[in-house]
Amino acid sequence: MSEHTALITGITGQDGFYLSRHLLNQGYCVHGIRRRSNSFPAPRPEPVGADAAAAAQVHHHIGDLLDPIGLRRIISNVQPTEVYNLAAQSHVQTSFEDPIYTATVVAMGTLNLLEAIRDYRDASGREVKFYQASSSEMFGKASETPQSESTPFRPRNPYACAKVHAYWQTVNYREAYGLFACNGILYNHESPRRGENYVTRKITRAAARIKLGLQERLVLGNLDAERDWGFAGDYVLAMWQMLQQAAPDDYVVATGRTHSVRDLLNGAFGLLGLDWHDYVCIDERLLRPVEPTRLCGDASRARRQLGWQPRVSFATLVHMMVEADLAAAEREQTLLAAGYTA
Ligand code: NAP
Ligand code: F7E
Repeated sequence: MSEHTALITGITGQDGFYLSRHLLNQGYCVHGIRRRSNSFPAPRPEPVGADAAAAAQVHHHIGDLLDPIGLRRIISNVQPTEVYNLAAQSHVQTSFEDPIYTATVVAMGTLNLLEAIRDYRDASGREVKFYQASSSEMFGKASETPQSESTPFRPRNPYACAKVHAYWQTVNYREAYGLFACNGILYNHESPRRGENYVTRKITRAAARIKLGLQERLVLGNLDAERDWGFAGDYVLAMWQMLQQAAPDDYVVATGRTHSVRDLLNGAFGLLGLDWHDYVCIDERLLRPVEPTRLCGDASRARRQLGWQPRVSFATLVHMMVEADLAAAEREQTLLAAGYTA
């Protein structure tokens, strides 16, 4: 039996996928919490091929951050040595429409989990290390660029406000209760497993489907928005590395380079020999009431203390996502030709 047991909330999300794969490779026994769904198959795509073999090794538990009793039961059954809190209503635009739900899951859900861990640790005498998925969105209307661990938070949307709450709860559990608790302040990170309603995946998926005649147009919001985009597979390494240090701390994880939504469009459509101007239109309903100022991270501390650095460039990331979405579009085309409809 492995001496390392990890419990991941948000296991069905993008980062849950890459983190569980990394921990399995490190010899961990990996457990994940997933929400119950009436839909079958589950709304999230299931891993295939080698990824499916890895996913089959994860022990799944039905649970919800909003159910503190269920969380306690899972923690005392699993007896984790490390807990990674990745679960969240993580879509910023949605948080403007659903601020109370977002705050309840992101802020109170994190507190439910921290309380369950504290009680388990105190009752069992076993140490549990905790990782909180904090976000660059907490910097919001940032007073400086690039942002580092010492940049003040000035959140600009309900999601970011809730993440600031969860951030400080994590710091407080470290300082008041002596929990080994770390915040990873991660900038945008993407992959072929990114949700389809985030701008990178929305663009790469649309470019591939347009190329194959499965879609005619792509409707977007703010094309001038800039982000510091990295690869999720790189960023989950930093999460794990934080929990392997001698002492807990908070770390910015970023590439230090920004690109605009236009750059993304040029990259993705360009790879397929298409001119995005022929397909993209703007819908003002996709513009956000406010945007953060230029979010660009200074990951010097992570580089110095963790030895972490991003490996995948923006161009390679876009290439990887376009390639995966083209393969998915080809599968979709084959199914359509065989008479299957979505
Ligand atoms: P994601 O793909 O949206 O995954 C979120 C996960 O949380 C999903 O598994 C979702 O389950 C689960 N979840 C939502 N509400 C829940 C609840 N009430 N109880 C239990 N599980 C719940 O997000 P991600 O991109 O992997 O990001 C992971 C974490 O990092 C999130 O906390 C996000 O806010 C944070 N973060 C992400 C980025 C980024 O660029 N990706 C940057 C900074 C911080 P379902 O499958 O059932 O929906
Ligand atoms: O938007 C603009 C939009 O939704 C990026 C989450 O993982 O990273 C993510 O949040 C930019 C914004 O990501 C569309 O206005 C234009 O400026 O892909 P996004 P996000 O809001 O940066 C942070 C770090 C997190 O923590 C979050 O959990 O793209 N944009 N047109 C659009 N965005 C979307 N979604 N859809 C559009 O049509």
